[in-house]
Amino acid sequence: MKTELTNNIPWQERPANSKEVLWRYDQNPIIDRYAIPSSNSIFNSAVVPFKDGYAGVFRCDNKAVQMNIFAGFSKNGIDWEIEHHPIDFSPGNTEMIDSDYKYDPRVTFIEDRYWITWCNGYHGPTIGIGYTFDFKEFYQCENAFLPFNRNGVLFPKKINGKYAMLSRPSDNGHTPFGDIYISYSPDMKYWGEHRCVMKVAPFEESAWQCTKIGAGPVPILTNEGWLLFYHGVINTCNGFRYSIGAAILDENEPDKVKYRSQPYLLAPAELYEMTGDVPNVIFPCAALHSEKEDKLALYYGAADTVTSVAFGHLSEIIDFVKNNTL
Ligand code: BMA
Repeated sequence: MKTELTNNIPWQERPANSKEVLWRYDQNPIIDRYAIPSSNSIFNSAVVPFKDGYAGVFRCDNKAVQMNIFAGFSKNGIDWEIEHHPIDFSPGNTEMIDSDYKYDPRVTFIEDRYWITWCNGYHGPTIGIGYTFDFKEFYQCENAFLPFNRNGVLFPKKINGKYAMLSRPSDNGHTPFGDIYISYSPDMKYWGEHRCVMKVAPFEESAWQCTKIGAGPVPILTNEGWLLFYHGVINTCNGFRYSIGAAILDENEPDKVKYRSQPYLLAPAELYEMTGDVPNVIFPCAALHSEKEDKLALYYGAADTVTSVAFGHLSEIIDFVKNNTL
């Protein structure tokens, strides 16, 4: 084990010389690009508490650069054993539907099972949904939306009696636009009541999030509302640059944004974030938190190549977003 764990949340104190609201684990990256025999890169992956440790769903692109998702397990949230074969789904609430590729998974426990959403290749990217009880057997459900869509992120409980999901309608390429929407479903099969949650920021006000934004980890319910980390993108003369911001959404009407960070909370700055298959990308897909201990561990893909983690105090993050709102 590389780090001291407190009550099972991976944790490292803020370095003495840092004033940042999120700080990086000093042993980053925690998952190497070649961590399983077939992989070219392992990034943009999701973890959840499971049994006496953690389980996860990992995006492992192989050496043919095919995108797929793999189950993994960890005792401490830092050292991961990832299966060598991709997840094999059985039919869930429908017959098996095509999936040309799978990437950028998110996982959340609702009621009695772990729900997984991902970007599913069905005549272009859209949002795939599946579930598992044990991270051994997996079931695939209907796609949530028509193509093209990405960054489908479920809320961890029903809101006003319905499942709720954030998503980012897009195109079939390296989308040059993107705003965050919310949709509701009574049954995880039929989705509707689509509402806009938040749009890109004006370039003059907050340029790091002026090209596109997309939901990151499953939102966390706090006293102020839903804490949502998201990625924000600026198109530079060297291509897209992905950073991490946070917003607070109303608890019962989550299409209402109460606060939203004008400055980013974390941006590509370390070598493993600025170099790799896609330089200058940090992309969060999961967070572990302990409200009691006021701790959060944020998992993010770095440069579309490796997986890293950053830490923060929940209360400081909320104060930061409230005090630096757009
Ligand atoms: C997005 C997705 C992400 C990726 C990002 C940067 O469109 O493909 O998986 O991290 O681009 O390349």
